[in-house]
Amino acid sequence: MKLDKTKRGWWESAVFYQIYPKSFQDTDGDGVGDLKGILSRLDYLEKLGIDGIWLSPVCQSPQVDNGYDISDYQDIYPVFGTMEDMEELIRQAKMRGISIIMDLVLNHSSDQHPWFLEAKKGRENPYHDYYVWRDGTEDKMPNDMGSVFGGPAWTYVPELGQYYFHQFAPQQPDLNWDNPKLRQELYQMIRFWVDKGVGGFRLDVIDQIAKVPDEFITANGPRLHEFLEEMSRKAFCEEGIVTVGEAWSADVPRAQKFSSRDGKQLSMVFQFQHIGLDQQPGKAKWDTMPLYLPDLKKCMERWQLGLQEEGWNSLFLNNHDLPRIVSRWGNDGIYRVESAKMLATMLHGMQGTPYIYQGEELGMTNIRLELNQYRDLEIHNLYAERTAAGYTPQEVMESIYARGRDNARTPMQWTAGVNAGFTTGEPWLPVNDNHSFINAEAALADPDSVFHYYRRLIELRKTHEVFRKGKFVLLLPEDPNVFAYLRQTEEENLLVICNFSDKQQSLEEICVPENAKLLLGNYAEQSQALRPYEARMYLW
Ligand code: TEU
Repeated sequence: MKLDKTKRGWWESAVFYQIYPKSFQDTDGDGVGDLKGILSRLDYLEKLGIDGIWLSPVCQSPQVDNGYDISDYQDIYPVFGTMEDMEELIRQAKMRGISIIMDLVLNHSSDQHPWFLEAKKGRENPYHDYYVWRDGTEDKMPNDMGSVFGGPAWTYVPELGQYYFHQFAPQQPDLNWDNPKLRQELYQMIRFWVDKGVGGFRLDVIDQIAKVPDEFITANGPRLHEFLEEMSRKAFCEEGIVTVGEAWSADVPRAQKFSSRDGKQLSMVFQFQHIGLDQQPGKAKWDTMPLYLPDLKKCMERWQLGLQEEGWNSLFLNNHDLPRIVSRWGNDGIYRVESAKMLATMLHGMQGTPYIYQGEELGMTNIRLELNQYRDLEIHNLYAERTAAGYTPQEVMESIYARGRDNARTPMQWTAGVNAGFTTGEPWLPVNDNHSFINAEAALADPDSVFHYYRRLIELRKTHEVFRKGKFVLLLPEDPNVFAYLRQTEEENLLVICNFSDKQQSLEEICVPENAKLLLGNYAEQSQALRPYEARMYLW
């Protein structure tokens, strides 16, 4: 079903799919995915039924952080293809009812961006103030702020006697949003892409643009909402443009503001509170602990109720920065298929716009590699820092296996053949050996595959209004194994029941009315009790 995308709110019935272009499909044998590769897989995506592709960055970049370091916002990274390829992709996707949602990295640029090359030339240079500088000396930094990827957030430029600020790698200098000229340039650039026909934007670390390093403020700086309103007015001025901001710091009140119904800022944000629940409190993401299911239920409930009337949720368990969910909260052994479907059921029954990350619809899993096979700079920084701090190499590797970003970035598994059909060359990151049985070709041929299950979930969202509008009611909040909830409108009731454990669970405490119809489930035969990782969706 194709949605009318000229009106605000079309995304409330939509499902989006994230593509990490480097790992999706290679067509020229250089081992790196490309735009022509995405073009060649549009039929596959159309079959799945998605309405939009969030495309991770494809702009010109030295690729220090896989394209999240942009050196030209209005040109394409040549390894991915040309501007003509991009235009063709936008056009062909549109013909299939699929919008392209560009990834906008507005918090920082690459240190190879002409603005930064100019900025470094002198304090009087007109571009100097496009970045965030503070005076200092070689041995005295402005303060002791650290960067997300490890090491200090300041890098010294001796010729200027100044430090520039970077929340991420030194090759990703932060842009100075306090400078109105910089903001105008960014808005103009956004208009360039709107004119090319893209359907919307995903905004990288958007809560961090209004930083005030002197006060140690990174997220939610005092001018953040002012900047967002201005950008929305001046750059996203078409009604049908969808915007989703990445906001690690967002809590419910903040997200209500970001995604307020008046449409003054963003359509929705990615919030990460559920993502941190299996992390030891107060520690880093590498310091893991098991998920306690009641925590997840309470968290999801808070977001479902919090944005029900005031705002809009995004729904996701995976992206290019997160480990594979089936390896994380499911079971990537004998119950891989069941648990992948169960996790999808839990998420897709909720209110919001679901995002599927490439390969999630196949139940792709994490990978374990040798240290030197990993490509992510964060992994290598972590290894160096933690071994220096006294962790054993084995301990650090375990953290990397559990949380490393390359888990999500291994090439898409298309076939059981050489390199999973991803490339005829040497893949830039190893292909997971399990492509022999986890691959799109096999999934398409098997009516019970994870793929077809996702396809049905997407279809259901389009068929029943209760998915978009239904009020959320959490059931059994304290049950450590079963996640169950209702969605209700005047006309329809949806009941979602998910067993998060590999043991049988009783269904006695949940009342399933006699007139309820089983819409979808991940086991073929009927049974009284819930089987391992069983999921059911009832409608009446
Ligand atoms: O990520 C923002 C971010 O802070 C995290 O996702 C981060 O990568 C992770 O938590 C580190 O532990 C965005 C992009 O999604 C990511 O790929 C980029 O590397 C980052 O911004 C910088 O642009």
